[in-house]
Amino acid sequence: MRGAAQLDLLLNNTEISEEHRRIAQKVANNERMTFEEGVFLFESCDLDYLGVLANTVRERKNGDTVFFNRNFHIEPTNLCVYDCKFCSYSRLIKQRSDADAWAYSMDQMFDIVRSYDGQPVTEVHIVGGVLPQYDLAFYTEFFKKIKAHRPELHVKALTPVEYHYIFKKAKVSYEEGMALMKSAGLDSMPGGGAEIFDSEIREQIAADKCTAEQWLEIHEVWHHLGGRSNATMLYGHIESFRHRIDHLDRLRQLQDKTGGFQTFIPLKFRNKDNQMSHVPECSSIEDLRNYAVSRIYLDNFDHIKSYWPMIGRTMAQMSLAFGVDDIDGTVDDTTKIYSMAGAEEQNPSLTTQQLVDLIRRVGRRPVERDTLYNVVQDFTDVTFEEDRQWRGYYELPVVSES
Ligand code: V47
Ligand code: SF4
Repeated sequence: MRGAAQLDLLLNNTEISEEHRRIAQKVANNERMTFEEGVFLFESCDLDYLGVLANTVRERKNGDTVFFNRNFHIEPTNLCVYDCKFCSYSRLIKQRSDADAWAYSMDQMFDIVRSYDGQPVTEVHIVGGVLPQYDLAFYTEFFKKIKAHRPELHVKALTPVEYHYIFKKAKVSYEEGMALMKSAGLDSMPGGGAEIFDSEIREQIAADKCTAEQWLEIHEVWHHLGGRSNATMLYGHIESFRHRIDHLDRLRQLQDKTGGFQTFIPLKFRNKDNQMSHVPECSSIEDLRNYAVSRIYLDNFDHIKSYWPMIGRTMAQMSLAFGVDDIDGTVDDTTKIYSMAGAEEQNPSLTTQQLVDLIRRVGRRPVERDTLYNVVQDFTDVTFEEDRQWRGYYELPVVSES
């Protein structure tokens, strides 16, 4: 394994400081980082050092495997009652460009589901803006319709931001509300809405939606019902490294309690067409450092995901050497929240073959998973026609011995 050999080299390097060696030794011993050590990783460690540590952890947990899934997205609306400063969906932005607005009816959303009939997708990911008409009755009916139509399709839908709003309006507790969603067909929860947990930063960028405590509580309730979920962190704006570690630490604490999180997804702040356009985006080096520290710090999370439509294909490939073992799915072009905010991929669409190639070209093993990380198909030895041509192109000529 590359990670272990790289770590040995690092530990034998006489030029690194005692503190860097002590922390590397902790990774070798599979020991947990403290809060201050997490801050040290961000503040005092270079990309190459972090990469070795993160790759060691990544390979210990997932070997060379890179997971992806076949999913599609439904974004019910791009209008929202909230006003997150970083979001291109927020109501102030929308007032300026009403021509771009949409709010799908139940029938329109169901048509999207039906348009994937016969296609080998395993998951529908539903997330968008928050509006009063998308209430408890709407979503429970919609989930039931999906399940009646295609029972095996995994419904990964809505975040605590929507649930908090919906349950408050319906006057039901989080426990009652999540139980209703579960019996209607909700299978798991995506990781959105977490942003940054620190209250002072949250107040400045996402003041009026659910608090960090409410976000964590809804995930905890869902985990107690037997559900699984993801977690995200919006980074690279006005937060400090300490705020990032605080965020990771709160997730790690809840995971110790419930074990219900599957994947952590760092989301890079993009600054196009939102109220934070004046805030510069962080560098690609910082993105990789952030993946690496997340991988090292979140020792109780099995998976770290990079969201390729947001960071682009090349960066997604690079992230695989910095702790990432999942690159989401063969998403189609309905994912608007990012393209509106300035994502790398304006029309994010990759065929399974392209995704498999992308993973192979950096020497890793592509494995299609379902939402719960059951293996759907191991693509290690599967060759496509185009793939054969690509390999043929790069193959060295065979030199005869005689
Ligand atoms: O919570 C909004 C983010 C999130 C911007 O669980 C922005 O598998 C960057 O959570 N720049 C929603 N990010 C999307 C999400 C997600 C995505 C992919 C996979 C999964 C999963 C979850 O999008 C929001 C917010 O943090 N976001 N605006 C922006 N300008
Ligand atoms: Fe609404 Fe979510 Fe955008 Fe905030 S991030 S304005 S809650 S869609």
